[in-house]
Amino acid sequence: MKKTFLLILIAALFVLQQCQAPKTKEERLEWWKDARFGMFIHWGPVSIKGTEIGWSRGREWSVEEYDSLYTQFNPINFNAPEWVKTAKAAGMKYIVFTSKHHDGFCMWDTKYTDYNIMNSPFKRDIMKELSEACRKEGIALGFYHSTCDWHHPDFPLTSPGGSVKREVYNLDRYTEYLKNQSVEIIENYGPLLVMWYDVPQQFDSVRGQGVIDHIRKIQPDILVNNRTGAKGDFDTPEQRIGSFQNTRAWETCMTIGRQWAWKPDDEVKSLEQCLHNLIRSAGGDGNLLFNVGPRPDGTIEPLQVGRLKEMGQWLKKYGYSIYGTRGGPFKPVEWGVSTRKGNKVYIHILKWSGNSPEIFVPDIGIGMKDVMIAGGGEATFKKADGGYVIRFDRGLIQPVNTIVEIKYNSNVMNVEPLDFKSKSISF
Ligand code: H79
Repeated sequence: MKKTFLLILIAALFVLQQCQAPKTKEERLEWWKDARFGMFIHWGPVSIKGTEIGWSRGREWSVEEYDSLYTQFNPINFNAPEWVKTAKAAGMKYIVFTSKHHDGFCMWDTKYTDYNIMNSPFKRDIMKELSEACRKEGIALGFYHSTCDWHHPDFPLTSPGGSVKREVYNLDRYTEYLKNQSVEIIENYGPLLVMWYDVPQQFDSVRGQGVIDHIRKIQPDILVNNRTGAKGDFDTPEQRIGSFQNTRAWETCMTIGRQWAWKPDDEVKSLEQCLHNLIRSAGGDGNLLFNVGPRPDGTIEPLQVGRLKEMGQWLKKYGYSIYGTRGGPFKPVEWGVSTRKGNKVYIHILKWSGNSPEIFVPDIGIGMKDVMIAGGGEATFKKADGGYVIRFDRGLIQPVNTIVEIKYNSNVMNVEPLDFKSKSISF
């Protein structure tokens, strides 16, 4: 009896362990694709000024002034659990936070430079607090870590924008610094979802791959983006939605306002724009890493928090057509995109005008079983030349996105991506 109990316990523990963090890089990549939606956070002492992180060094402000901002950086209302709560309420599944931007300032207690948060008046390890909050809430975490560093004396280029060449530098020594800090971050706050490097000025593919190989010795399953100089695991279209691509992973990074770092009186994208960006990313088989820039006091702009909550409300209702899906089988067009999961295809109609909704859906070689409009509306489908015609009442059209849910007779995940014909939709 005792023995059986023990066996069951061991089996249960084994299963529990299996359910936890992914074990291979491939598994982690699939988890990440399923997640589809993450929060990017750009933050640093520059928020005091409200200008762009990294880029305003030596541009809006002299290098000396920019580099001394940290001596006034004291975000007393910083509350990591609050940030994580905001991400969760938005329906985001992971967070990527700026450990270091091009300006070289380090947001954690690093032993490799004094230019870090512990020497600001704040004196709290922001990344430690964030990693603890993420772990507690089941949100995956990664760090944005700039490959280039316009502050570091060993890096060949400096501000403004890396346009000035230093007389003395040592790129190999700088590369060691980058590797050491990356390892320190993974050891202190990992295991991580991703190391998100950026702007590989002066880094070629060999140097970049050296960094990737080095950190994989510490965490073999960590994901790395494509900005070390080497290819990495996924592409990163910036401030635009990536094109349809299901042969290599990708993630669009985009600001919710107009700037990466906090900007006073910044505009916030409309709910429609925000959701369309997410839906169009999923439809192209990519992720969306949506950026907020916290204020100098440590809080996220209430306007941004509000918008994110609205996104989360939509996702609560319709997230099943985004999370765990893959893009296609129909390639994105101006009026909409498609996502798929198992034997279902979700057609997201994003642009709607005119009357009598009618969609022509090309044949994918698998029979259609059932069609409905998300939220419970009825639709009819009829076999036609080369596909099916789907019709529904125009009263079922929803403001941001009307989802046509198609159930097929079998799994559609292996259907090769195909074009909607030009006659696919008529209004
Ligand atoms: O961290 C964010 C950007 O600072 C960084 N990548 C994202 C994730 C980035 N580095 N380089 N670039 C983006 C491309 C350069 C864009 C620029 Fe500009 C256009 C530099 C100057 C004009 C964007 C707009 C940055 C400053 C103003």
